[in-house]
Amino acid sequence: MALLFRSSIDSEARWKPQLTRLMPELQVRIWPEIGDPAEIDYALVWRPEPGLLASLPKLKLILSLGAGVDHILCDPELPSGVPIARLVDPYMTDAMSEYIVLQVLRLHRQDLDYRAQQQAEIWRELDQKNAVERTVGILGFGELGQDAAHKLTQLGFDVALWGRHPRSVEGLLGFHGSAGLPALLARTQILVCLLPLTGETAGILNARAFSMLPNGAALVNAARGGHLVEEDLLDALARGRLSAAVLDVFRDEPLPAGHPFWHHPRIIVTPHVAAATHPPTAAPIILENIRRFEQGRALLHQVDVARGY
Ligand code: NDP
Ligand code: OXD
Repeated sequence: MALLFRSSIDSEARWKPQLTRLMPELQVRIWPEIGDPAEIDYALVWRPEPGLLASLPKLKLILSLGAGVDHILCDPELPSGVPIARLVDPYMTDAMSEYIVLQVLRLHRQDLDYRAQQQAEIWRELDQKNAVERTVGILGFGELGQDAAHKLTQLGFDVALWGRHPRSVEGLLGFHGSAGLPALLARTQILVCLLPLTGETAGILNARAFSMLPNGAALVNAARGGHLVEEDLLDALARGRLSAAVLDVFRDEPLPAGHPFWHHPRIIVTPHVAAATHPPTAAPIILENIRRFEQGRALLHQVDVARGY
């Protein structure tokens, strides 16, 4: 049994020992030294080169090194009929919720304003609400959206979520579909994006959406850079329509030198670190899927390719 490992950002040193310790019979072949492509059964990938997966004639299963799969589905030569599983790891979910709670609290407690005041040596108290008076809207009612919503709710925030289909989860207020989006946006002071990037969600953070938020709302995008129309954000910030944005993901990563986001006083940039994949907890989940495939059992978190997530 052979597995191809290809990540544009992660290393053999972090993954190979974890995988081989737990499944010694698995040969882990690190791209580009993969030997005979016809011997590869499984591919564990992050942003594989277009055409790489199609070059493996006996490929049985594609495993994503992340929760998102847009980095796989964008391959124009993606082999059809090979199942794809995404990664859902409670360790990553906790990490994402930590990030969302941190950034929502930062925006809620006016951290950008106090930092600017500190730079200017200004000692001034700003009006402050309590969390119960602050509405948070989360785009994405999935694994990550729900966990973040529960944790923000525990802090007292007034949270609502938006998904594609109606969902009923105790303690969480939900909206769905294109008809539900304006209602969610109208009640949202801090908007958090945790959607997968698909044909339907690309560019969803745009001037039209910003115009439906209350004046001075703030944005946290921890999903994908392709969700955001960057020019619309800059315009909304310049006009005061939005007051601030926290961005973990970008249209081009790494964020290019000289990009206006780097030094914007109302934008916080982090380098796609909201929930990094963690080999010690992720490897057992990935290997469980290989076991399930070998035994003909249902996979964990199989992607619906037509739906895009
Ligand atoms: P899930 O698949 O569990 O949840 C996706 C949610 O998005 C679902 O609620 C789904 O609706 C909703 N959705 C999808 N399409 C639409 C649409 N067209 N309209 C409305 N709602 C829609 O994904 P996760 O929560 O696990 O992950 C979300 C994303 O977070 C990943 O795809 C990835 O891009 C990003 N991510 C970023 C990381 C980072 O470090 N920055 C780390 C990990 C993930 P429904 O419930 O109806 O199906
Ligand atoms: C993911 C990511 O999708 O880290 O897991 O972006």
